[in-house]
Amino acid sequence: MTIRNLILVLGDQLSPRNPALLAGDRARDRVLMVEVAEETTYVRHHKKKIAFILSAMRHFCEALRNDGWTVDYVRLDDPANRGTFRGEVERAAARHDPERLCVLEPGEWRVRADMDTWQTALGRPVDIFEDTRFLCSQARFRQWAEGRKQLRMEYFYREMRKATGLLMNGDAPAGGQWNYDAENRKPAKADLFMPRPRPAAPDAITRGVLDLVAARFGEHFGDLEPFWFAVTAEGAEAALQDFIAEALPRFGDFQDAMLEGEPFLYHSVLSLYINAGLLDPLHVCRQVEAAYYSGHAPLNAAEGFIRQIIGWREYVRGLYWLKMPAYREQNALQATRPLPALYWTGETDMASMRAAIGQTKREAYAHHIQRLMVTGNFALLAGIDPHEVHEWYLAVYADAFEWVELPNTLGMSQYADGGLLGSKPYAASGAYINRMSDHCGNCAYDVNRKYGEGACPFNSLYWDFLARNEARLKDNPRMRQMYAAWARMPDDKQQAYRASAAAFLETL
Ligand code: FAD
Ligand code: DLZ
Repeated sequence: MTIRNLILVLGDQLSPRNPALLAGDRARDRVLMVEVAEETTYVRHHKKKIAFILSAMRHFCEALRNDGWTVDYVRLDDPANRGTFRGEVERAAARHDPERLCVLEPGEWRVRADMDTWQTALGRPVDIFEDTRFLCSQARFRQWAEGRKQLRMEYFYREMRKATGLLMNGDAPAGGQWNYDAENRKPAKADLFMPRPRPAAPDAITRGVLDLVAARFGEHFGDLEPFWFAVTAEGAEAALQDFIAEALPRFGDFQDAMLEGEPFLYHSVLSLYINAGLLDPLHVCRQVEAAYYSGHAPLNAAEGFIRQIIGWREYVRGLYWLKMPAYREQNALQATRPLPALYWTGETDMASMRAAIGQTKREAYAHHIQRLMVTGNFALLAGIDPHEVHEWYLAVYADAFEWVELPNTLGMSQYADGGLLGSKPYAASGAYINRMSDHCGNCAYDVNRKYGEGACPFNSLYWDFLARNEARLKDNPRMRQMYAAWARMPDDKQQAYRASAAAFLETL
């Protein structure tokens, strides 16, 4: 029988609501899934990330087969595997001779650019479906952005609240305010009860993938085991329900906190599941909203959480597709220092950096404030090349795909887009880390020393960053206070900060 559609499903499109599948016909169509070397190595992903994607793909294939689909699944170690999406699509087209290829739009610009050439290469129609897992289409975001001088997330978020009806009383936000962020900046105390994501035990499929990853990607960054991520939609749903029951009520209060030995605090650890397609973002938000209306979670927690998903997550994706490919090349602060080796080894006397990088190595996870205010802040202050920083973040986190990672890294964290995403750089001295964490008590450096021997490097690097970028940043209204403080500082003190920063940077 002739095959009508060959439906390609990529490793981050593992959703039964994938519109290319919804439009398909189990009797006449074939699903194609391919494990390809290029996707595992275009950046050298963390071992846990590769294992998560490959195991989730194999489980999704099994779920599709149980649901009546015929799936052509190409494994990484298949000797005929050409190692790229394009090569495998060409090979599959020759095998099945379908009338057309159907695929969901991909999450990365480089894949989209390639995909746009497939129709000619295959000599048959290629239908690229809109990714309806997102609440805001690329076209709708473009419309929202058109003619605006500033593309601030907060206004976009309000539109998304109205569009979804989440936490809305008619036209008004629940509780009377759109945003309860001011309540979400409490430092955590080490004696609080800390929920932990419940580990999912690897089954035979995952064990097979772990063996493959150990054998083939042994040189990649990160610990492969213990491997505890869920790899199915059911497992991801269980992780969501656990998060809501155990952690959501305190998610808001301690959203910005950091504690030694507590990699997750009250964060959900759901981004990898949502990004891979195992959890639907609107479903996640509706469950969180229900937890608020039932009285289980306070409004600052539910609103804060929902804002991350329908606000930040949708907004960065819109910005990515609006601005790529030029966005990736930006370097507004002209930072050129190579990424120091400590980002790969975690070997440093700075306790906050050691904690964030150490858990990244173990878990392929760090929460937002660690990414933004520790590893990101350090790279910003030290003037590290934002493209090297970007490649690091893309490689080391299980949830990292360029559509979400790049705007967060290049824009929010490194200010390399010159303020398109954020109104000022997220630059902070040791005082911030001391306020929001207990790291400074465990540190070889003294956070109260401003410069010189034993002083916290974040302190001198902070003022050095301001001085270095004065011409670019001093007219930013949100930086005026800091530049006024710098201007008031006696010359010898300014010199001491700068000398201390230079001496530290020499050691990297
Ligand atoms: P929670 O704190 O529990 O938040 C709930 C959900 O909100 C997350 O699961 C995620 O889906 C969403 N979310 C929260 N913040 C953001 C944000 N800024 N942008 C988009 N979605 C958000 N997120 C990724 O999914 N992939 C990345 O590659 C990624 N890279 C980042 C790089 C840098 C430099 C920074 C500062 C942030 C990055 N983020 C990225 C955003 C955020 O840090 C992660 O989404 C979050 O830490 C994931 O952990 P969680 O699921 O426990 O999130
Ligand atoms: C991240 C990843 C990895 C490691 N491996 C595969 C793979 O073998 N096959 C696949 O279809 N997808 C993989 N992915 C996810 C892709 O990198 C992702 O689909 C593209 O970057 C587009 O977002």
